[in-house]
Amino acid sequence: MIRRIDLRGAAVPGSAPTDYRRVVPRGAADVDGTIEVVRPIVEAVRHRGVEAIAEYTARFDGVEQTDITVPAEALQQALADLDPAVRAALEESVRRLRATCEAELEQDVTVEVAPGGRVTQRLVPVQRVGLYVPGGVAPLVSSVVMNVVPAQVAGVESIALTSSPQKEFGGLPHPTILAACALLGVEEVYAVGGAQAVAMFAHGAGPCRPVDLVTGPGNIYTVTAKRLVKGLVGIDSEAGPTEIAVLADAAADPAFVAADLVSQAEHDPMAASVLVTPSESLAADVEAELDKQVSATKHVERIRTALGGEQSAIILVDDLEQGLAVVDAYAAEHLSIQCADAATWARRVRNGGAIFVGPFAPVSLGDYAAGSNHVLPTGGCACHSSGLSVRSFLKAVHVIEYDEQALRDVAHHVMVLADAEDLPGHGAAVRVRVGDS
Ligand code: HSO
Ligand code: ZN
Repeated sequence: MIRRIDLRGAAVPGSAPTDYRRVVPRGAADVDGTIEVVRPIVEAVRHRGVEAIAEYTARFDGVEQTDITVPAEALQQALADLDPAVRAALEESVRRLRATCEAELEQDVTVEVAPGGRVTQRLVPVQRVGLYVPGGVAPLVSSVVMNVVPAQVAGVESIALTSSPQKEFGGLPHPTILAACALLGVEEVYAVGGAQAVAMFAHGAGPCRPVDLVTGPGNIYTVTAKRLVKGLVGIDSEAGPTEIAVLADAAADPAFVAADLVSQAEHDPMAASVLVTPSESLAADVEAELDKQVSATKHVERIRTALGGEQSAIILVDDLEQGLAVVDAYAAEHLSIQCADAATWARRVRNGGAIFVGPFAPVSLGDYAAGSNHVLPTGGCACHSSGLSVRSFLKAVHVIEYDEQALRDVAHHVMVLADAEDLPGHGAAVRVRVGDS
């Protein structure tokens, strides 16, 4: 069901981590191939607003729509109808994530660089954000929490959220998604999905004013639309198919490891599940467990395709040291460490969207209720990017305050550098204030 890659003996002493990138499989999200399909959608929404949205909604979602706004009563009704157990779970998820977000909210920093000369880094929330929540294959209600909570803690003034309209729910998004919005106090909610939703946020359409930043996961069409509007608005990241890498040794429980590989394969036939281990016997036991667990699970087809795909593998390595180099090169969205002394190995990892340490921190805990965020960098972007957090919704602005004497004290250096760059106008803007002092 899952292929093996044998890297034993392949360690090149002193080799750069990137050398392993070529041998580690990765699912390709073909944004370039989708651009020409998505561009006309974005342009149509830009020029014709809600009229174009209604056309795409009819075509892609099979819903005839007269209004893209979800009425306030529908939000409240969804909350009233919400299963109390789901409500309690969402509340706990919110409580934990809010606790980490509040603790992570950084303070402004002021540095007195010279007497009378101060630079402050002021953190300013983005004013208006558009949050996209996938509602198609699975209604990702947890993604409402993961997007909204950090935005609220950052102090974002205006939060709009959108999710695709569902035929079976009268053309509104999935009721659990609406209930989560109501629970979090999000009042501006739209029933628009796909590329047209991203275009609506970027350009504005009908009741939806343009936003400054679009965040949230989505399929290849929304990701492509994000790439097209990037610059006009900020985007969080181009999220690709879900990935899990597990670094494990003989101390790991094969049933735990297999269940984790299955859990993320459940998202998407393109999802990647990768086990990196120096233990032949663990590899064999995990394979046996996968056979057993996959046939007993609900979304068998999707999972089989994901595990059997090029992007998934069991990778055999000489030892955990080489395994660490492999997972660092792979830079998985989720990295799970299930070996003896997991915490020590985890501290040495450089690249991973989120790192799950030991047997009792499964990735699906992080998907729902660990207190961490599940919107994470995929496709190897964990080597340069972070997951969604309170910081994603803040801009750092330098504020510069100098009194006259402080300017006099540094004027000479500014003028010398201006001359060195042959930009005398720059020097003159200082000289006019303090003369040649
Ligand atoms: N594992 C997904 C998030 C998710 N899982 C939502 C379940 N619901 C990407 O990190
Ligand atoms: Zn998940």
